[in-house]
Formats: sequence, structure tokens, C-alpha cells
Amino acid sequence: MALRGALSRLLKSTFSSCQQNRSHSVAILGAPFSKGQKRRGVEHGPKAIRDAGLVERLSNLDYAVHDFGDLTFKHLEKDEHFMHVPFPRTVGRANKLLSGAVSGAVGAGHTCIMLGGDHSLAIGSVEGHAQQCPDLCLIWVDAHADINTPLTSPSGNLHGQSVAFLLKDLQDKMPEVPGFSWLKPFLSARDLVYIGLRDVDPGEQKQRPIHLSFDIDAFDPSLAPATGTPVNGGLTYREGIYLTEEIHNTGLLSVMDVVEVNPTLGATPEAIEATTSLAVDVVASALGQTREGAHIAFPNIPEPKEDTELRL
Ligand SMILES: [Mn+2]
Repeated sequence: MALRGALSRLLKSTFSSCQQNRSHSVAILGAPFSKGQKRRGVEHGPKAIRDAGLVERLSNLDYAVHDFGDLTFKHLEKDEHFMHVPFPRTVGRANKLLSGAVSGAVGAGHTCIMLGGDHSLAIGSVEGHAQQCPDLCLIWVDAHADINTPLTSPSGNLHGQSVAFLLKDLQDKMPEVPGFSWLKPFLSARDLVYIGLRDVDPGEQKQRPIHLSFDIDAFDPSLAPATGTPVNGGLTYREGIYLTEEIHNTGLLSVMDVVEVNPTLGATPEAIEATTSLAVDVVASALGQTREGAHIAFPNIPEPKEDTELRL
């Protein structure tokens, strides 16, 4: 029934913990973790992105910025491969910890920015978000689909399998990976969108908190060279920023991951700086910074107040 549907949507938008007024409070969570892949250095991502001026940029956008620092992850000594998947228990444990932190930040009313680290961290980040916002939708911006299972993954690396851990639809295809017994898949394929916003039904999108999982390798390697698995032919600067601007315009961004920034893989200081400042740009843009020359939407243009004194 149409009325019932409308009413339930209204109730949802009124009472969901995700619809609280979080718009001016941002939590930054650093996740210096690299065991979802084999290259060293991506654990320095959070520091590199902070050093590129993230907190200052968000403060300039009039957010109250709460930087909760970096989580401390344990590398387990005894963590044998599962099939050809390295560090399964270490990755599982890190994600469980991150899940609790993201859930806490969202529950406290913040928009949460999670700085990785590699993209396996999206498992815990999305799971923690879903604890507070079970109706979230996931936008995955990435050069790769990250939907391998341990049986299909050529490398075994868990950063290429995050989506498979989250999807109910793939439950039958997933073996029991040690370290992940705490995780039950909860997301439907229809809750997930890759890169483009065009595929999202705008009516539905308006009702649901957004989890934006942004892999910096979605950009062309000429723009973001300091990353572990670059692929030619990526997003242009304009495309990436357009995407994050559109997400900001929905007013529904709830959690954003920025992952796979690896400052040790830049060939020159300029290459590193280009990558880290691009990471800051996408976060700032997702939180409302507009490009020079970009116009604001009509409903946001302030109207002059009636001056009653003059009229008297
Ligand atoms: Mn990825």
C-alpha cells in the first residue's frame, strides 16, 4: 500500500540512528594495516593523508573534526595460510577491531572517515557501519571489483576479496576462513553499486545512508601513482571529484573509507604528494568542498530575509 510505504519511509527517516544530525561532526579513524596484501607501506597511508592536511581542510569546511588517531593492530605470530590466503587471522582480527570503532563513531553521531590501510579493511568498516545502519547502501569506487573468493583469487590477497565477505549472495561460495567467524554476510547485491552513480535508483538512494568505499587506485595512475595495484585507464580528476560531489549532494554520506594510499611506492616526492593530496581532495569533496566554478544547488541558495523595519 502506497500510504503504508510512505509512512514507513517517514518513520525510518525520523528515527533511524543514521538520520541523526551528523552533518557537522566528522570522526577520523586511522587504520594503519597492510596484511590484506603483500606490499609494505600502505600502513603509512593514514599518516601520509593527515600530513597532506586533511584535518585542516575539513575544519575549513566548518566541521567539528574529531581525530581519534590510529587503531593498534596486532600481527599474529601464528597465522598460517588458509589455502593460498596469507594472514587470514590477522586480517580477521583487525577487521573485528575496526568494526567496533566504526560502529562507535557512527553511533556517537559522527560522519566517519576511515583512513587505510589496504582495502581488506572495508570488511570491518562496512560491518561496523551496518551495526548502526542496517539499511546502508555501499558505493565501491575502485579499479578492481574486490569480489574474489579464496577459490577464485589469483593472489590470495584478502584486499581483493572484501566484497565477497560482505555479500549474502555469495555465502554458498565462501569457505570458512579462519579469523572471520565473527562475521556474517549481511549485504545484498542490490545494496551495492560499483563506481558509477547512474545505476542507483534515485528514489531509493534518498532513503539510505551511504557507505563510500574509495580505493585510490580508482584514479588513473598518472594522478595517484603511490598505490599497490595501479591499473591504467582510471578515473580522471574531474570524474572522481564529480562522483564525490554527487555523493555529498545526497546528504546521506555516513561512512567513507579511503584506502590503498601507499607513500612508499611513489617514485618521487611529487608522486607521493600528488597521491596524498588527491586523497584529501576526495574526502573534502565528499564532505562538501566544491570546485572553483562549481555552482550550488538552487535550494541551497540563501534567500533574502524580509526587512520588516524597512517596510514599516
Ligand atoms: Mn580495492
